[in-house]
Amino acid sequence: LNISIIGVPMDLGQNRRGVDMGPSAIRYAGVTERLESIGHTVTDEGDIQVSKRTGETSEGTNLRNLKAVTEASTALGDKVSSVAEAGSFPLVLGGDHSIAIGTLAGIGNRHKNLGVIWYDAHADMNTSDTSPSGNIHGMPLAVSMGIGHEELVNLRGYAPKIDPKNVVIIGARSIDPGERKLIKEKGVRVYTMHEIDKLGMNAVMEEAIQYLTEERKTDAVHLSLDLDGIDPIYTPGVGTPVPGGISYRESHLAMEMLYDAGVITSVEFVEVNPILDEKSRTADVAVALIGSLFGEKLL
Ligand code: DIR
Ligand code: MN
Ligand code: MN
Ligand code: MN
Repeated sequence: LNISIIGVPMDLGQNRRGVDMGPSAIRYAGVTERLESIGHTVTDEGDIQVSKRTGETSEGTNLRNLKAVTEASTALGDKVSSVAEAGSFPLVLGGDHSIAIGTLAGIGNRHKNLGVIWYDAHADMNTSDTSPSGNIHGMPLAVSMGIGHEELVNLRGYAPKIDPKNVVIIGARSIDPGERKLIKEKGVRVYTMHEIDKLGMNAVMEEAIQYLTEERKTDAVHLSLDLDGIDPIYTPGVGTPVPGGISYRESHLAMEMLYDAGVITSVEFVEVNPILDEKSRTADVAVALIGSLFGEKLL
């Protein structure tokens, strides 16, 4: 594959310092070399510009840094779209999860029936009304479904970016009341830790892939992977760790199954925070999982 790496040093979607250094940490952990060793051709497109934090809550909303997030997301969407237009595979590195608003805005109108796999401890389906935090990184999935602040929802001039029924959440274990309601209302498919424990990751991924390809007949699938989906014993460098997560082995298996199914057409890895990390364990896990996702095999 021709893979284009796009860094997004974004920390405005949440409150903790350091997640803006995520792209740099993943680069230092050797993402380009890893992909090249598998045989891919990699172009590093550098970073999207993100303005400095002001913490402003704008007119009539509790959303923090809305204007700056909107600007960076628009630039990211344009970049992702042009990279894909040129025939390259977009690999976006965050940054907090609010960047998914931009990534999905870049690809949502490039496919007839886009699917999404959301690998995360959280559902990221809050709105300004339901958010307990005002943090935009807890909202990108709802926004992409057309639910939320209109400036974000209408990014790049169209909405919604995805059909809620084409979304599969994997690894959820922290869901807010408003999110629970929306998940049921919109028919989002969710594999919580309960299903992963009970069925095993192999069955969960088989079902998820079959659902998106056979039942929903999607023609492209975006993987949005929040490193907090994995258990914090493996990925401590995240802003909102939740115990009881997906294991390192299960995550590798999930990535390998996605590679073997050949369904993924764009990817983002988000929420790596080097300040909260132990050495660079979380960035190292990100790169190892990227290896499996892009076809690395032991033999
Ligand atoms: C929480 C945390 N549901 C919120 N969300 C996080 O602030 O909306 N998402 N951490 O990744
Ligand atoms: Mn998330
Ligand atoms: Mn999360
Ligand atoms: Mn998060």
